[in-house]
Parts: sequence; C-alpha cells; structure tokens
Amino acid sequence: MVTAAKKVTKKTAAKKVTKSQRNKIICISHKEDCDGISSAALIRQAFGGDAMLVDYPGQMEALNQVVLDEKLKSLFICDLGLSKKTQDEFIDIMSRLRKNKVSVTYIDHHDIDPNVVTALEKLKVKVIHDINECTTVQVYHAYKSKLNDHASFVATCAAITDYMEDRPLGSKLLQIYDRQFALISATVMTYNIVGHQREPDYLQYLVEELADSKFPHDIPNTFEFAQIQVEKLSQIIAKVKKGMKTMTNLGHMEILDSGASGAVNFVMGLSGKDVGVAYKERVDHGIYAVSVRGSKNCKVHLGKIVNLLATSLGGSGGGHDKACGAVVPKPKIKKFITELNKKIK
Ligand SMILES: [Mn+2]
Repeated sequence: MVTAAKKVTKKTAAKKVTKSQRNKIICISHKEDCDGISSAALIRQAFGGDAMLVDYPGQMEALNQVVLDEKLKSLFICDLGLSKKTQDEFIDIMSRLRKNKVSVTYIDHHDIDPNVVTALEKLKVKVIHDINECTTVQVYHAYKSKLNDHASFVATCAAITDYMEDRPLGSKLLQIYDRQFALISATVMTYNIVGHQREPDYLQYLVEELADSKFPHDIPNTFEFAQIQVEKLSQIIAKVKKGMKTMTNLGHMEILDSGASGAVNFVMGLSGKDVGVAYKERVDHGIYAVSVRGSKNCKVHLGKIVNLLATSLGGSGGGHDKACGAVVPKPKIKKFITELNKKIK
C-alpha cells in the first residue's frame, strides 16, 4: 500500500516538472527527395531542433511517437501529403498535440481535402499550403527573416527537383543563381538522397550540412556518389526496355533491384504512353510501393485518381497531378493497374 501511494506521488511530481519543461522542437519531414530534406534543413536553420526523416509508410508511426513526447514544444510537419486513408488519424493526432499546447505547423504542397484544412485550422494548427510552390520554397518564404542568404539556394534546388522552378516564387529564386549551377547542384543532391535511403545517419548529416549553408559540392564525395547513381540508372534503362509492358493508356513494370521511383520515368518515356507505373515489392510488408508519372499530355489528376483507387483496394496513395505514389496490398496490384488504365482514358 505504502509503496503504491509513494509511486503515485512520484508520478504526479514528475508530470508537473515535465509540463513546465516543454522545450523540444521537432521537424518531421519527407526523406525521399530534395524537397523534404531541404525543408528540414531550413526549419533547422530557422528554429533549431531535430529532424525526423520519414517516408509515407513511416509518416503516421512518427506522428504517433512524437505525440507521446512530453518535452515536445513545437512541431513542424513538412512535405508529407495526406490521403483519404491517413487524414482522419492525422487530425486526431493534431488534436491530441494541441490539447497538450504543442504548437504545430503543417507545410505542404500536395493535393489536400479542403475539409482537412478547415479541421486543422479549427485546432489552431498553422497550415501553410500552396499546391503551386514546393514545400522548401514555402518554408523559405514564411521564415525568410530567420534564414540566411544561402537558404534561397537550398530552396531553389528543392524547387528544381520537384519540377516547380517555373512557379512565381520558385522562378524568382532561380533567377538569383546561374541556371546550370543550380541544376547540377540540385541533381547531385537528389542522387545522394535517393542513394542513401537506407542510411538515416547520412540523411541527417545532409540536413545538418544544408542547414549549415554548405553547397552540395562542398559535402565530401557527393559528385562521385552521383556518378555511381547515374551509372546504375543507365542500367535501369536497359532493363526497362526489356521488361516493360503496355496497356492502352499506360506502361507498367515490376521493378526488382532498384527503386520504383527511379525507374518510373523511364517506364513512361520508353513505353510511349502518357502514364507510367513502376512498382516494387516491400518484402517484409506484403505490399507494393507504386510510383506513377504522367507526361505533359496527361490531362487527368493522377494524384487524386490514385488516392481514391489505392484506398478502395485497401492501400493508400496520392500526390501531384503528374507525379504520385501509392502503397497497394500485394494481391491487388493487377487490379490497381487495370483500373488505373480504365480511369485515365
Ligand atoms: Mn515536395
């Protein structure tokens, strides 16, 4: 009895202490491309704190983890779009964070259900959302006064890798720099990020170096590493030529020994169709990670179609009009492709 009572007192005391000591700043950002890594870097430069770098399957797991962090004071969520499958749980986690008085800022540019924005704003989550500019450019624009000059270069590179350097803010930033210099820097960054997806420490290191205003060429071995990646991509071209299949409206291929997102542009391009689909099995999960790309002639919004279709098949997905992704249960992949082929006519 006595011990139990003591324990309770201790717990209560501990809670009181932690309540007044909320001082942690965390940025959860997308780890798979230059926009996510660069957003995390600029948040770090402006506010300090730590980055948690995640992919789409890991997104909710990270949020469920931080909501339990009793020291969390301020949370930024960058470049992580929501889908029909994840948005309700996301709102629920946001309301729990807000009950604990955690300040939350959600910065993104993927297609979003307007009801979700309304719900988030009701909770006083700060929403910075523009489908016309990449996330890093929006971070730069919002927190310019807390950032140094070099931050505009980090944002420029992110805009290039997200195909958004022609947008109002993105194009102004690109004008500051020599186009070729920015292109090669953005491209080398991208190859280093894509090639280090299984090395979280390296991705963290990139965030720190970019926050520290390093150019990609000042980070050791980045250009050499990019060369190795380029060589691998040229081998993928040969494999796609052999293994790609076509339907009326799309080309598709199962990828076995590289990332689906690295191959998908080749699948679209070499198939001669306006939509390409590449999918790769995630062995331990029983699911396929699917990448979808549309050409300039593709007139439908692939992100919206894929969001609905993947959700109806027990998976999830979404993204932009011409570039999106999905997670699809293994037995449903054929259905996903045939249905997508019908819906994009
Ligand atoms: Mn992005």
